[in-house]
Amino acid sequence: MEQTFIMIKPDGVQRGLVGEIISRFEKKGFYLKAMKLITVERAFAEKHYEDLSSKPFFAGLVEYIISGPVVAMVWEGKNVVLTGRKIIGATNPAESAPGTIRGDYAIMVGRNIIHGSDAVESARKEIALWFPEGVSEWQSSAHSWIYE
Ligand code: DAT
Ligand code: MG
Repeated sequence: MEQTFIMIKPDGVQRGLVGEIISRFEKKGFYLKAMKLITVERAFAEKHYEDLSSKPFFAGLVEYIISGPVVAMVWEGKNVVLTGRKIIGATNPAESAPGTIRGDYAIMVGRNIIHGSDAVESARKEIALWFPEGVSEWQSSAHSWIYE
């Protein structure tokens, strides 16, 4: 089954949105396979966002990500990468639909509270970067109630 990397950014942690965000992925039927609260160093944040290093907002983005603890997670399920992006909503909260996490809880693109991998390949890279120790192998006893 597919896995994705989801990170609640420092503003999501500071604003007390951790439980609400986790709840949305849990209630959907996705499985939590790894999770940690961690404050990352500058070089690590630069590595995570290396594809955006030429963007004018890169420096500010890195400052934001290292400004406090984040909650790093791995979620698993059928099509979890694409569906996770839909649950999160558009990058700019001004364009995120109501009902999405960013649409419901954020206003500015530079304070959009959550990250989600944009493709299966980037998810694989991000999970390896954030969880070099590996993820849990547990299986949900609700599986046959979620999948036919
Ligand atoms: P996403 O987080 O939706 O995958 P992205 O990978 O294009 O979006 O950009 C990563 C983060 O960078 C994004 O969540 C917020 C910030 N960002 C993107 N575009 C921006 C912009 N035009 N101005 C300021 N910050 C931006
Ligand atoms: Mg992205």
